[in-house]
Amino acid sequence: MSVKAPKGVRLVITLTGRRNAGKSSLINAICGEEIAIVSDVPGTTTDPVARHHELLPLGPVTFYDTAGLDDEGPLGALRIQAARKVLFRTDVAVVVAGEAGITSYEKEIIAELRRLEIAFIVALNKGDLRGDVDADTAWCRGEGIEVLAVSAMEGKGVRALKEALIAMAPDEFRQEPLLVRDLLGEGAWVVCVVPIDLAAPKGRLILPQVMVLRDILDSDAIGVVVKEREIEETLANMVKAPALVITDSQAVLKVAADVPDEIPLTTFSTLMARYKGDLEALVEGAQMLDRLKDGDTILMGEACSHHQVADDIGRVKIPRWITQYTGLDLHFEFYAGNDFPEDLEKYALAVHCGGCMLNRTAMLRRIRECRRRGVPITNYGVAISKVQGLLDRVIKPFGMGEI
Ligand SMILES: Nc1nc2c(ncn2[C@@H]2O[C@H](COP(=O)(O)OP(=O)(O)OP(=O)(O)O)[C@@H](O)[C@H]2O)c(=O)[nH]1
Ligand code: SF4
Ligand SMILES: [Mg+2]
Repeated sequence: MSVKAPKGVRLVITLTGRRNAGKSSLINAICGEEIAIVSDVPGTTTDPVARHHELLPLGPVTFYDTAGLDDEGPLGALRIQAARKVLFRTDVAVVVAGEAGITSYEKEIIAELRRLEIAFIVALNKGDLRGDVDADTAWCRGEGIEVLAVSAMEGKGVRALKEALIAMAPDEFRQEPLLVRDLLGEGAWVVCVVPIDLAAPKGRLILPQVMVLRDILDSDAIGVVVKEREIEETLANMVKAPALVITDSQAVLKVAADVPDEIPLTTFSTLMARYKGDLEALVEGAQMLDRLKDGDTILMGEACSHHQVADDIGRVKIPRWITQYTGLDLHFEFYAGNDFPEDLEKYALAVHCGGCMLNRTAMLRRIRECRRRGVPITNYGVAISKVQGLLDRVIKPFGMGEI
């Protein structure tokens, strides 16, 4: 497996720990240059500071050097809040312990990282001052935590720390995402259903359709493209059953009725949800639609402020379908842009757009941030299948069932 990250993706590594533990010094040691300000005055780093670096062979990373989480006073509280915000977006964390080693304070950080499901390593810094780190090392091992003794001052253990960080990078940094090929054997037949209605762009197919067709060809499978009207006739004339039928979500109700149950069926948006994000998490999030209560607020999130149309899918159609499906009095709030609202926790559910303008890592970060902040998240495509009663069927080809 290659350890080279896909282009345009930066691994976010956050160093966290007590003031003066040596977080800034450790970043300097890793980057091999004096960039972060180091001092023996506790609280030197006041805001999370981003440092870009090329961590070979993985590629570009961003280090966040957070303020010590034990900052005191009202300003300190704000810094802690800022540091937490960084954690929501963190891929990999380093808990830096200084002279005092692992105390109840470091254990609290560790508990927080575990709660947020952030991969982390403990760096026992200032090895040159501390001498024996056996007890702390044993404690970490007992807890199943990866641990390294380092000295930012002497550069000891820094190379091992770099290697550990690369090894801990989430899978999406090392693997090309799967679109459809894993569902198809060589020579398999696939039927793609593409409605040509007023919503279809003139003279071309849309990107997910083009990507799926290309992936079918790359897997040496045989793709047949039809409109929804022709699906019945196509199936009746095929000498062998297709390995998969893929339809546009807008036509899924009709197509599901025409395609016998034993033929696997999914939608382009389900394939894209897996390619772009975490299908399992989005399906789990969609289950919240069955647990909503009167008065709940739902966040409709869009990654960019594209031009709104009259019967907009995110602004109008999905809220209407969710209201009909649940029969509840729900509030919908809309946002477009990069950051989630500060008060994300107030939402019972987030329903995100397909994220065509986002790369996979950005989409996965959004999904993780919601989950870390205790807000179930699903996306437009998965939510539509859910309210149409077809979610089970369209996720079955991926070996999944509704939870
Ligand atoms: N002896 C020794 N001193 C170190 C080591 N790492 C850092 N220091 C010293 O510890 C002090 C604090 O280091 P920083 O890197 O500023 O610590 P920090 O965790 O970034 O501190 P804040 O920004 O205040 O939260 C400095 O005087 C460093 O020179 C080490 O491995 N050995
Ligand atoms: S689906 Fe694409 S165009 Fe639509 S809001 Fe999301 S990122 Fe923007
Ligand atoms: Mg610092």
